[in-house]
This record gives sequence, C-alpha cells and structure tokens, in this order.
Amino acid sequence: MNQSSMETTKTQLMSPSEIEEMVKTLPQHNVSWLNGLATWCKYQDVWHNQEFLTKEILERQRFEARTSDVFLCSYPKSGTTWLKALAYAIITRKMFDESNTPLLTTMPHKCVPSLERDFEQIRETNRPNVPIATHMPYKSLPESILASNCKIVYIYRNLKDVIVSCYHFATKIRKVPIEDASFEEAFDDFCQGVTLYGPYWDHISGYLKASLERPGMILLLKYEHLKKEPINNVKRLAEFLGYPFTPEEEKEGVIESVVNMCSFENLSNLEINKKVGQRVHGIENRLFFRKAEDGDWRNYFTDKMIEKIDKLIDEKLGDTGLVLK
Ligand code: PAP
Repeated sequence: MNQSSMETTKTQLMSPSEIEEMVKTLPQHNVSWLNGLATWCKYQDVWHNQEFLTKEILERQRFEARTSDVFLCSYPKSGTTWLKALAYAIITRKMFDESNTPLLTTMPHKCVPSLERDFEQIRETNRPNVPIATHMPYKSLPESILASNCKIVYIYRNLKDVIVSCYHFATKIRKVPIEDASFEEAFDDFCQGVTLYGPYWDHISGYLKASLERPGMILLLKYEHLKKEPINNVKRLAEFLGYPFTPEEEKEGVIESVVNMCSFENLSNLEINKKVGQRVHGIENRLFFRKAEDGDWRNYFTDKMIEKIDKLIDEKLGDTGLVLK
C-alpha cells in the first residue's frame, strides 16, 4: 500500500503493526536546530514526534469519550499548564482549598491527564471527572469526542511568544545547549509549518472554525487576557465547565484564591515544580515553568523576522479576527 492509501484507512481500525508500517512511509523532518536529535513526521497533514506517533494513532482509535468529558486543547506552549491548574482547582474546590489541594504536591500535568500520553489512566472505566488535555488539532481528535459533542476549552497566545517558548522547551528537553540551537532555523521551520502539531495556522483556525459551527460548546481563552483579567476569565471558565462560582463564593474571595493558587509565581515556586528530577511524561516538571512573560519575543526577533511573521499572520489568519501579533 502506498502512503496516501494507507493514510486514508484512518476510519478503519489499523493494527499496531499496520500503524508501524504506515509510520515508516511518512514524510520526515530531521530537526537541524536540535542537532538532529528529533525527527518529526507528517501524518494527515500534521507534524508529529516520530517516537510517539504509533502509540498515539493506536490510542486515538481506541479512545471512547464520555459525553461529560471536557477537553483542554492548545497548541504547545500556549498556556496548557496554567489552564490545567485552573480547571482542576475550579472543579475540585469543594473538596480542597489552597491549604490542601493536590496542586501543592502534584504537577498540573499529572492532575489533568493528556490524551496523547496518559493512555492507561484515561482508559480506566472509573477515571475521575477531570478534564483531559490535548495538543491535537481539531481535525485529528478521536471521532468519539466529536460524536459525543464534548465541551472544549481552547487556549491560545501571542504567536511570537509561542515560538520563543517552543524553541526553549525543545532545546531543554533534548539537552541542546541554547548557543548551539539556531533560533533563526527554528523560526524558519515554524514559518514553513514544520512544527509539532503544526502547521500552527491550521491548529488555531481549526478550533476557531469549530467554535463557530458548535456555538456554546467551545470556549476560546487568550493567555494574555487571562493574565490581564484573571477574575473575569476564571469566572467564564468555571461557568463553561459547569462549576460556576456562587455569589457567596465570590464574596468570600474564592475566585481570587483559585487565581492565586494557579499563578505562575505560586506554581513555579512549589517544590514539586522546581526540584530537579521531578518528572512528568519523562520531562522535568521545572521545564514547564520558564518566564511566563508577555513580549519576551522582543529579545529574539529581528526586524526581518517580525515583518515575515506578521505578514504570515495576516495572510493565514487575517480573516479570523484573532489578535496574535
Ligand atoms: P505545554 O504545551 O508543554 O504544556 P504550556 O504550559 O502550554 O506548555 O506553556 C508553557 C508556557 O507557559 C511557558 O511560557 P514561557 O516559555 O514564555 O515562559 C511557561 O512559563 C508558562 N506558564 C507555565 N505555568 C504558568 C502559569 N501558571 N501562568 C502563566 N504562565 C505559565
């Protein structure tokens, strides 16, 4: 079978060995700015980490959504850790407060499982009623999520800050010294759409289009808005998740305590999130907390890069009305 005919068998279930064979036929990209230590491959027009793709496709086929499931979706480095912490704190606030919440001792990525990595946990029949996170583009979501009409929260962020954050994270997890990793090459790959779960444009426009087609079922949140107006946005999030704050809770300052608990300052200073050797999905917890600054991109982008990326944003996403610059 050639690659395209193998790929079009998507809706028929493939066995692990069939998937493995198919993955070998996919277009590959060896990432030069990571000293060739990462290989990405393109499956159904989306770039994936080759190491995990077979398992991901297999689990995507097996996954059965519950109607009550809520998905926290994001392009990598757009605020996933923060959103996971907030959603978890909101949903569990009747059981825990800031003195005993599991967030104090458990990394947000462990409190809220990931569809791409935590297969066993998610497959448990009695899994707890917490959201599930994913970086998959909308079109790649398991069919049962769409069939079950599940709610989705999509967080997005200033694109230039996303690029810088992706660059740092990728170099750190591959242990490539930053001075050896060309930001220019990373930027060029990004612009060409060759990025994990990219092209980026397709990712964001896929969720945006879905939010217009499924009104009320997809909440879009912007990282920068969440920072500027945390109270209002956390209220919106809680309402959407089906756990609205009561007037009494508002008066008692419960929203503020959720916001404070999940702030970068608080989470990044917890022992569990800063101690060397504490890992989630094989990655040090502390690497998920870097600067959390808006506009850090100014330290990396040349004028030429700014011009190029702004032009691309206009071309690819200009008609969405989203402000990503
Ligand atoms: P992921 O996609 O790998 O899960 P994600 O959490 O989306 O990563 O993004 C990490 C970014 O969010 C980092 O940004 P930076 O590289 O620009 O610093 C990280 O610092 C930031 N971040 C992590 N936790 C928080 C938080 N509680 N509040 C705000 N930003 C946060």
